[in-house]
Amino acid sequence: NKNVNNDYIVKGNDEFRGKKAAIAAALQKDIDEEDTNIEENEVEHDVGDDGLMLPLYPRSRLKRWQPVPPVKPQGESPGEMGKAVNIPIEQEKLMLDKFQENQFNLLASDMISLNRSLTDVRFEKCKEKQYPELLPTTSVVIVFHNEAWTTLIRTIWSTINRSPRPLLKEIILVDDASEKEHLGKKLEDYIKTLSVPTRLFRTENRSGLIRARLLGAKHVKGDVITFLDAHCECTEGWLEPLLARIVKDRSTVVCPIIDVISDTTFEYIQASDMTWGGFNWKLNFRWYRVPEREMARRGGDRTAPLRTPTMAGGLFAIDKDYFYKIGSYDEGMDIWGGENLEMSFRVWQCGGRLEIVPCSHVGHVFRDKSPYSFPGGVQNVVLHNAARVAEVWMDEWGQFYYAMNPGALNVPVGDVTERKALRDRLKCKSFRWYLENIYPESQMPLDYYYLGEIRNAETSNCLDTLGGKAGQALGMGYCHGMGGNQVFAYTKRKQIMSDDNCLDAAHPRGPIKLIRCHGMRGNQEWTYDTKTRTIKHTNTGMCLDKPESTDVWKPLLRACDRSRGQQWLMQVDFKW
Ligand code: UD2
Ligand code: MN
Repeated sequence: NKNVNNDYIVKGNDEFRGKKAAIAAALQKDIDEEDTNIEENEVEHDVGDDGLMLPLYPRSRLKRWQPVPPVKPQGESPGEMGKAVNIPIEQEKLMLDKFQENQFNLLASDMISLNRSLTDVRFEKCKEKQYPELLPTTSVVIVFHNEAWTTLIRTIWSTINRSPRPLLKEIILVDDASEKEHLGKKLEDYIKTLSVPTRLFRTENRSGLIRARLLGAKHVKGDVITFLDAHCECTEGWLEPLLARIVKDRSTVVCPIIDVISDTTFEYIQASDMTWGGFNWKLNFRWYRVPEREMARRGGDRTAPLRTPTMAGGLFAIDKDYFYKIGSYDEGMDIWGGENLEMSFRVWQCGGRLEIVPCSHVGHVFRDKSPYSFPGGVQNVVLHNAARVAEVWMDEWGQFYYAMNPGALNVPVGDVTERKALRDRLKCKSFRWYLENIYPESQMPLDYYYLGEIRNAETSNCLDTLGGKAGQALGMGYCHGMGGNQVFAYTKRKQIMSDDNCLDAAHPRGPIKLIRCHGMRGNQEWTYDTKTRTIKHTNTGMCLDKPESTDVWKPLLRACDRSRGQQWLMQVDFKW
């Protein structure tokens, strides 16, 4: 069905997922300032410490290390110091052709040295930090399917060039059934020449990144597993701050700041340290602005580790024993997607910690589209993976996911009994605990009376966000029963929410807008009366009414008159 989740066609097509979003996050544009002010769930914040305690590493396993000198720029070579590469006009056609294959500018990547220099993007204070003299070793695991040669090899070289040698046990490559010539014998020969032990494993059949990482992890000899995507560049001093967190507490899972390597010019663009990971009702990962409370917890120190509700997924380090204790990955997940939220919820709910370490920076080529195939279909794969997250970890909040994506109800989730058993065995906390303690800024309301479509009694049409951005007017449309833009929650705080936004009326005659929920009642407070079925706006005392005519699809406020156009159907359950 073309209408169902058609915004999943470009893998999860979340606006904050792709390149533009990443750049916006990097430059801290378009990420609404209001994000800081959301006080949806007001509760005490207490991070449980009763995790799966692992003993500290024995001293004999730790290694003495020295900081690595910077990689020197190589003369006039393009892209040095992370600069943009511009393709001469006469090669533009070639560039565009080559773009298709990887969904990034391969021509540019191919022009850049495999050892290119980068600027030191760290805060001054990071450069002065003293990390423990003894740190655990790590194996860097890189999985790939049909990755381009230069991006893959540059990932490897940037790891070798910028990691203290005693700490880098080995590099583990996992080829997930690639079909490219250069990833065959050529790669096998090439890795033999490297100064760091590098092993290559291949999946027999296309397994997807989750099972490919599990295969790589099985062979890890280091004490810590560090995962990277196959199109990354590690920067100066990236590794020590990550390992320094793990050596202190082995149940800490740490991510670097993920900088942006432009998919068009390969420019290295520094990302903001003021964003962290969240997710929306569709269970897409999203970047949001770090709230004031987390800044305060860190005493305003922007170099201090940041407790993030979720991680992007590709770039992180985790103690090897902890990785297995906490349940590695869900093997029932295919190809791409969902595993990052699954691991984030699991780590927090089961007593671990998830952090972004702002002194560690690694670049990543963010793409707008996936270059590779999704056996089984993108929608099925992404819906299936996310449904497993909802089923196992989210308790009743999984309903938000199904309400947004009714199509997910028709996709088999597969067997989740083992994952649920894991959750029991580890005595993991509830999703409510997670929302209250780790992510009170989440747009999933703690308490709500209703979740679903809001249908007008007279016209039988439904309220519809029309997919607009924050600030746009609320619309209406034929009730399609396909979730998405017609899903609203009526919350205990008397908000009518759609994902990030709330119905907001600033003027009795003005439009009703979708505005970022502020949780402070005001223009966003509405009272639903189950008898009269009216939705009354508290501030104006007026009632939500059907649109003026059938040409205008905008509901409005009118003096309450008990007409059918002011009646709205919701199965509200005032359970409190
Ligand atoms: C992000 C993560 C990615 C993963 C994904 C959700 C970052 C920077 N990247 O997507 O690591 O968590 O969200 O699932 O946080 N691959 C395979 N087999 C496959 C498909 C992909 O080996 O069937 C490889 C791929 O070549 C790449 C890695 O997995 O090296 C991640 O894939 P991606 O780069 O397409 O994912 P991305 O960055 O959009
Ligand atoms: Mn990637």
